Amino acid sequence: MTDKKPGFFQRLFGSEAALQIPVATPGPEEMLPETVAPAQTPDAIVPLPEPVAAPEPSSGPEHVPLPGPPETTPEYVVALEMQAHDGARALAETAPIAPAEPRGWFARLASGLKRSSDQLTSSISAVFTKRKLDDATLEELENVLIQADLGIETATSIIDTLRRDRFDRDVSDEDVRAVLVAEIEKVLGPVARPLEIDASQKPFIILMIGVNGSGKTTTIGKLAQKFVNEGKSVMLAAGDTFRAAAIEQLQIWGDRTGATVISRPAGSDVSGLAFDAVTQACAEGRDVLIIDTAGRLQNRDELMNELEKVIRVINKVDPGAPHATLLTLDATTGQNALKQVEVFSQRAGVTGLVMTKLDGTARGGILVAIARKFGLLVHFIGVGEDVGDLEAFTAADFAQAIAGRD
Ligand SMILES: Nc1nc2c(ncn2[C@@H]2O[C@H](COP(=O)(O)OP(=O)(O)O)[C@@H](O)[C@H]2O)c(=O)[nH]1
Ligand SMILES: [Mg+2]
Repeated sequence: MTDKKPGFFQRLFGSEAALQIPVATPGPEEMLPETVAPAQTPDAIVPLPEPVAAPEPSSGPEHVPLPGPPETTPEYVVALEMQAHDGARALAETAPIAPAEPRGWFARLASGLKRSSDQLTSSISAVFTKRKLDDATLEELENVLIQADLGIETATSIIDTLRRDRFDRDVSDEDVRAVLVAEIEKVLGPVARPLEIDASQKPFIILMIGVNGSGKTTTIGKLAQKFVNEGKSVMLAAGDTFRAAAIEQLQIWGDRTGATVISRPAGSDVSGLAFDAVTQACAEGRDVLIIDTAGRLQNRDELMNELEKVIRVINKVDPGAPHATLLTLDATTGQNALKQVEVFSQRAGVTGLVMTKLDGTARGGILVAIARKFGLLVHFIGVGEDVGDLEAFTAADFAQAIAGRD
């Protein structure tokens, strides 16, 4: 549990900026189905910053602009489909981030996970109000745990433990929660690992991947701030070249955090941009380069091919890179996240996970199911849109928070 320093927001944006910044609102409901906040209004959008001078065109082999009128290329057909899915969030993406409340991370985590914990604990309480533990109760509890997306294996483990230790005895919901916490911690403990930036890799290259709207760009902004705070020299590459709004969104994060952003006009080839970014970051001796990518559904083969190509190009310039390939998962997507992890891991060699939007769902238990099935490292979780709403993931805190314990 880390305490957030008071006044952080003012230091980041300046006190005047803090006063002028309107309150950010979450994206449209179709992407955050359980979020109830109103959609972004155009009034809340800050003026776009002056574009930074684009670096010289690539000398790399892969830097080829998309041919023909964009609307006719398959990439753009897919991009347009994605935009339709994206809806008004293209606007929301350029919105500023609301100031964080100066409270401790655990409090923010607990309130972020409140929907998940409320759902779990109220269901558990409903099952166990001073009842003897019998088969019927255990079955009811198993259903509750499965509905909370914890996964069948974890649900079964919890049930087995209770059956072994408490069968035919009085149990309270608190007893059950204690078993729940222990089991979740057991599953998450081995995968909860901070993202280590290997200082011998200059730059340490992070590739951010995931489906559309999963929180890649926002997470990059949050990470950039964290690294800048650590005194690192950070470069961001606007690899979501499908949409101008996505490039602008990253640029705004660059302006806020002081990280340099390298970008190309919308429609440019992402591999070419990646090539340039790695080359430039190497030449400038940057500590960290984070490469954004366009969202892609895992069942879009052509887009997964494109991702493989990006990785090949990065690897050509810097063998061993990307040093971290982070998959962002939107917790509100529930079970589909399992499929995303499977396919992205196969195609892109995911090295770690970031789960976002845990504040917008009652289905936070999905992280436990994913950890159990894949054993992939979980580096960070996001519990809000604010720059401070990303924190290194710890199993104990998560388990306590999701079980509704203080
Ligand atoms: N509530 C909440 N919203 C988030 C979180 N992370 C990202 N978002 C929002 O989700 C939306 C999509 O995020 P974005 O970073 O643009 O997704 P991308 O398409 O993967 O780059 C934006 O409105 C973000 O502000 C989070 O942890 N909690
Ligand atoms: Mg993005």
